[in-house]
Amino acid sequence: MYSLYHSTGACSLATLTILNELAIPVKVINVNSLTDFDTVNPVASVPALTIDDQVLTEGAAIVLYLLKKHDNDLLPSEPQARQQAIEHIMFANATMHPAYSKLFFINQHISNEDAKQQALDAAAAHINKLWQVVEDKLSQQQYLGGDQPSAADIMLAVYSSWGAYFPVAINFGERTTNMLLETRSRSSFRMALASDDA
Ligand SMILES: N[C@@H](CCC(=O)N[C@@H](CS)C(=O)NCC(=O)O)C(=O)O
Repeated sequence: MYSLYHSTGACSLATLTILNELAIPVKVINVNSLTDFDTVNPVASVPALTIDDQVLTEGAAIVLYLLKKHDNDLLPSEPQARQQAIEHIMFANATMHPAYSKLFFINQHISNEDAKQQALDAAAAHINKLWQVVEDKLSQQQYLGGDQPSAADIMLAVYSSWGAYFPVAINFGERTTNMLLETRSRSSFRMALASDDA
C-alpha cells in the first residue's frame, strides 16, 4: 500500500500526478494534520512516500524509483534519451524548485519591506532566466519529454504556480505557457489537484 505525505499546492502534487499517470492507488496524508511528521521524514519536507514499511524521501529520488519500478512512457529506456529525461528531472527538482524556494524563504525571514521586495525581485530574475532555459529547450518539441509530457514537465507545471503567491513578475515564454497548460489539463493532474485539497 502506497501512502503519500503531501501538503496542498506543494511539490508533492507532482508526485501525486505521476502516481496517477502510473495508475497506482495511493492514500494521501496531509502533513498539516500531523504533529509528528518528522518521525516519517526527519527533514520534515514533503513529499514522503511510504510503501508498506519502506519510507522514501526526496522528490526526484521518489520519481525515479516509481518510473523504474512501474511500466510507463515517462522514462525512456534508450540510454541517451533516458539520461536526458533524468537530467530534466534533476533540473526541475534541484535547480528550478530551489530557485522558487528562495521566494518562500525571503518572504518568511526578511521583515524590512524594501529589503524583502529587493530580494524577491532578485530571486524572480533568476527564476525567469531558468524559464528562458525551458523555453529554449522547447524550440524543437512541445514538451521536455518530446511529443508527450515527461515527469519533468509535470514537476515544472506544479512549481510554475508558486510565483502567484508573491509580488513578483514571473514570465513564461509562449512555448512554455503551452507546455504548462497542456500538462496541467491532463486527467492525472486534475485528479491530483482534487486529492491535493484533502
Ligand atoms: N529536497 C526536498 C525538498 C522538498 C521541499 O522543499 N518541499 C517543500 C514543499 S514544496 C516543503 O516540504 N517545505 C516545508 C519544509 O521544508 O519544512 C525534495 O526534493 O523532496
